[in-house]
Amino acid sequence: MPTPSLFATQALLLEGWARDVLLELGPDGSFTRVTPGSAPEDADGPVERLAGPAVPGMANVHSHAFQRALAGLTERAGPQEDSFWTWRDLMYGFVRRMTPERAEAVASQLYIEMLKAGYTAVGEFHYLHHGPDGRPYDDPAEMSKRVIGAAQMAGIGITHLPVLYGYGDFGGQAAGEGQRRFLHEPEAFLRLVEGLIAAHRGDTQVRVGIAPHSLRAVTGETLQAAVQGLNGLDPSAPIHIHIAEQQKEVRDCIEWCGERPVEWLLHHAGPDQRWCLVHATHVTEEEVTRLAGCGAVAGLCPTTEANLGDGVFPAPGFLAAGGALAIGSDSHISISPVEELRWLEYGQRLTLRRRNVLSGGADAPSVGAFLYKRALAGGAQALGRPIGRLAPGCRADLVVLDDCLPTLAGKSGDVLLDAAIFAGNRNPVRDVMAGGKWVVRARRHGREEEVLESYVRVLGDLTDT
Ligand code: NGQ
Ligand code: ZN
Repeated sequence: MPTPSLFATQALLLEGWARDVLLELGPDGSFTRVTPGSAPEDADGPVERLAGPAVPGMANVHSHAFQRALAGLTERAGPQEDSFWTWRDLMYGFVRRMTPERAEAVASQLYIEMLKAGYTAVGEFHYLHHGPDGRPYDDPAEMSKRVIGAAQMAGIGITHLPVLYGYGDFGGQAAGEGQRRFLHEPEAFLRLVEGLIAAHRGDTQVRVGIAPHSLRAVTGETLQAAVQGLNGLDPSAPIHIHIAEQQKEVRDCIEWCGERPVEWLLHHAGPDQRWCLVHATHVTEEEVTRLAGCGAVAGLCPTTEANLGDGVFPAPGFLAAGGALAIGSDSHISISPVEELRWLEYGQRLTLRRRNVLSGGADAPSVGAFLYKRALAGGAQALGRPIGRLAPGCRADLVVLDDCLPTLAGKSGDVLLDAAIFAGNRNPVRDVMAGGKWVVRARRHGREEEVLESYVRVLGDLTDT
């Protein structure tokens, strides 16, 4: 049976909004032809009329899936002043109870929620590798397989990024007990990566890259070994790293090597288009310019960065210098591209005391459209998959907006995105297709009840005292 074509009365294409768009799909789940100004009858076979305006599905470039189960449990003032570092201690405590089965149940729930919110691809920055005593599972890829399996079950595209984690702080300091489930020598790490790459070669919904955790968790040598090893396996695979998220981290880095984290990375690792620098919050003007110029993506996670008290990324200078950005939900206190993009802009408004900061200027004044399109492009780049566009050769990842919502009704074009991102609190996503398959229909995912049931059970086990 031929794959039905789709017909949208309004769709966001690379050139901008188009009317009466016929979207034809191939059996591999990619678009084969996208034709504005068509009629449904122009299709060769069956056609499905979309229930509302269509936009490309969003990429979520930074996820630690297991942390979804911790969301909401760390919002209580502790005996000392709370910080990123006190949160991290709570997170390490929580990690102790995570088993492969539980991790899969949590990731399954998370990925369904992502799809329902309009994320059709995820970058999973995966560092929970080993058993509670730090020993690898019988299959060292056990945890990776659970997380990838959850993505496949849910139907979300995944760029799986096994994390290289070797040390506790700058300069190769020994890792602490709370970090032992994360640790690898570069050799064992590369074996894991090699196995995963081999297992997913030719898989259009799964890509594998790497993530040196941070400059606190690798040394110059182990970072280089990981990147070189990856180059031998897949020279275009994505490389993600946490960087310059906290001011203490910047101070410690300067103390260690005399350079700031982004500065050090630019000097010693040669980041380019394959790289995604996650957070990159604390950067000087010079770092901003050089970071933008190197072609790497800034992976911004505004809700988590707010929740953890990180700071605000200097986005205007970075964008003015031609920088690429993407969004991630990171610790998953929020699973909503709307909220990430809204807070990306609001962080700027609050610090600069201005309005409409991130836009394409007089030619492209819509803040909503600017943010959405930039995050699509940067997201596709960071995840190393053909996504983010309703265009031939790209994965058929598409979101149908619910224009029955009062905030969207009667609107068209860029104003739809302005309203979806800045007006109202209801999820604007009605239907979602990922890799050519409908995964959310009329706001429902086909597996949501059973997945929620096991998630709730697992949450009980995880929080049982
Ligand atoms: C993480 N999360 O690996 O989950 C980190 C915290 C760290 C964020 N940076 C731990 N948001 O950076 O050491
Ligand atoms: Zn992170």
